[in-house]
Amino acid sequence: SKPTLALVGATGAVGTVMREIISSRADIYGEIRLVASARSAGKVLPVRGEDVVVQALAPEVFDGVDIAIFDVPDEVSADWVPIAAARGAIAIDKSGTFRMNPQVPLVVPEVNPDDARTRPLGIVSTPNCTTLSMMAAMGALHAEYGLRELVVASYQAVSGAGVAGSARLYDEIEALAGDRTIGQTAGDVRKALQNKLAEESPFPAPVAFNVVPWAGSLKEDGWASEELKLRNESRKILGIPDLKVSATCVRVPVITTHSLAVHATFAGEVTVADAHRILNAAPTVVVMDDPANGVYPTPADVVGTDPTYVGRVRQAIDFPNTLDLFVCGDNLRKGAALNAAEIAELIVATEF
Ligand code: 2RA
Repeated sequence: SKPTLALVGATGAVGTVMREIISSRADIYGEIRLVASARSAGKVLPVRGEDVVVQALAPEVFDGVDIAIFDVPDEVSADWVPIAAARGAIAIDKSGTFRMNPQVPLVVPEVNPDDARTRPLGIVSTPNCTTLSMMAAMGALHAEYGLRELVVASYQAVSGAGVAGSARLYDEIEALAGDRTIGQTAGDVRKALQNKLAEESPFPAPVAFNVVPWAGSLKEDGWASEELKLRNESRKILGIPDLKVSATCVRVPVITTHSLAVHATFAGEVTVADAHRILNAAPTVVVMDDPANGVYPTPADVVGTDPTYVGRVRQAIDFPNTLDLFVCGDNLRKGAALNAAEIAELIVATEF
């Protein structure tokens, strides 16, 4: 019989995209349960064309569940993922809680599908959206060339911070729209927003008319948590424990789709033509790389779609083993919901 699926965190930014994705892909599930916090319980939400009543998170909701996909805050995952696993569900977790646990595989189906098979805790983790935005492309290049170093700058969309992040950018733009003097005097954007918006921002600085060199929480030596995740998760997914990685994560005024400027150094010399060939052969990567004709990926042009887009591929002039490239990926789709759905499909295809 078809497996029973539970979507936990069904009402959030990723949960909403998850319901759409599950509804539009091959219908491999029997029952689908929608689960959220007590606040959202009783809501009726569509999935697969049916209206489903959202259930409050409780141990019993996992009884009879084969696969539970979690997109909830770290502390909620820490409490509830083990409960789902103890009740017999295979838990696919989007939070940061278990990603670096050596007993939990961290899976990108294009890169390390076999890792999903060994789950001593009954848990599979799915990476942070910033890491995921480049993984299909970097996995393909690594398989051919052998990756040695990654230097990355991210341009992260506000929906990475959830529904509140998107709402904030819309509110800021609305508050500032029409003022053609704004953005020309130090602090004027911040002051105008303080006067016009009562609610606290999820971001530490204005994100409209601005870029913010900060994403996540403060870690040791001035690093932001996003930057360390990118380093640690890339190493684990690619299976290169000593990969050299350095990242700077930046929030930009984009609603959805993270972009990354990547400086990737390989074991030997690389060429653009060869990199194009490798990337074109990767089924979920789309190469958009014809700058003479204005062709390169931008968030506005690819948002809402599934592939990982790569453009601006250059052989670094002073580094013969290095490619510079620009990657865009929808942070709510491949960056979150889609990767979790693909892990579930992989497990269903091989084990059910
Ligand atoms: C962000 N990567 O963009 C985070 C979400 N997990 O804020």
